[in-house]
Amino acid sequence: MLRPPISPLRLTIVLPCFNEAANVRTVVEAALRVGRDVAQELEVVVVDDGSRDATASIVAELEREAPEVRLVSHPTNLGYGAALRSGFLAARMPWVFYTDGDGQFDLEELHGILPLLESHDIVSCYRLSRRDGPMRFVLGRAFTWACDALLGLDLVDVNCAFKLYPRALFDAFEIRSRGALVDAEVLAAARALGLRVAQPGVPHRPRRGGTQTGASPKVVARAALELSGLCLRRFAPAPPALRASTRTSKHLAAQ
Ligand SMILES: Nc1nc2c(ncn2[C@@H]2O[C@H](COP(=O)(O)OP(=O)(O)O)[C@@H](O)[C@H]2O)c(=O)[nH]1
Ligand SMILES: [Mg+2]
Repeated sequence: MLRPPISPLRLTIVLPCFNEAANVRTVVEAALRVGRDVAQELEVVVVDDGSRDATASIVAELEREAPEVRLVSHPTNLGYGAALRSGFLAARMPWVFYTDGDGQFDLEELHGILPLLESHDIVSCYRLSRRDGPMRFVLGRAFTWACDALLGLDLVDVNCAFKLYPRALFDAFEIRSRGALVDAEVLAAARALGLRVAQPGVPHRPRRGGTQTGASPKVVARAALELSGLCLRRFAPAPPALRASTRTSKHLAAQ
């Protein structure tokens, strides 16, 4: 996979949002401020995942105020993974950074992680101290442990929403997760491609408004189901057509 240049930096910031009317303006304004500072070319893609509040109209207003802002809308709520997938595929810049649209991360931290691209292909942060309660800490640790063990990864905090990817990664494989497994699926694909992942710590802060749904029974059950599906695909033998094409490409390479 071709590594895009980091200077000049051309960057898409993706912000997934579901009912974030209370937070989205502040987060987009922070993304514009920091993004304009660090990148020579910037776009901010806000994915509205079928919100039932004023999220979409606030982003439409922001689109009129700033040329870098672009709204991608799901007509109904499709899930966190689906929201990220839409944002990544809509990205036009060669580097894609994403964080949540709820303001639980400080966009200023982007300054500190960018230098890591000198020696790595991906930055996947971990939360220095989670500010959403001990249950979420335990659940998050258990989920990271399960993903590491089952997918052969070596992650500290798989679902920390502060990550930087090369856009070309999303052309190299197809994201199938529509729920919270999305980060693990992307990082498993990155590992298979031999990409180097840096894992710095970033601060985490409590939600100022809106409602958290990241650990609802529905979200957790969907992630567990998608993890089982991903494991089955990982260990299943390749279909005959794929085995034949692998043989052909090896054969061609030997010629
Ligand atoms: N939970 C959830 N979040 C979504 C969805 N679609 C987009 N999001 C956004 O994903 C981010 C994380 O959601 P949140 O409920 O705060 O999860 P948490 O941070 O893990 O507690 C927020 O910016 C949401 O607005 C969805 O279907 N479910
Ligand atoms: Mg959150």
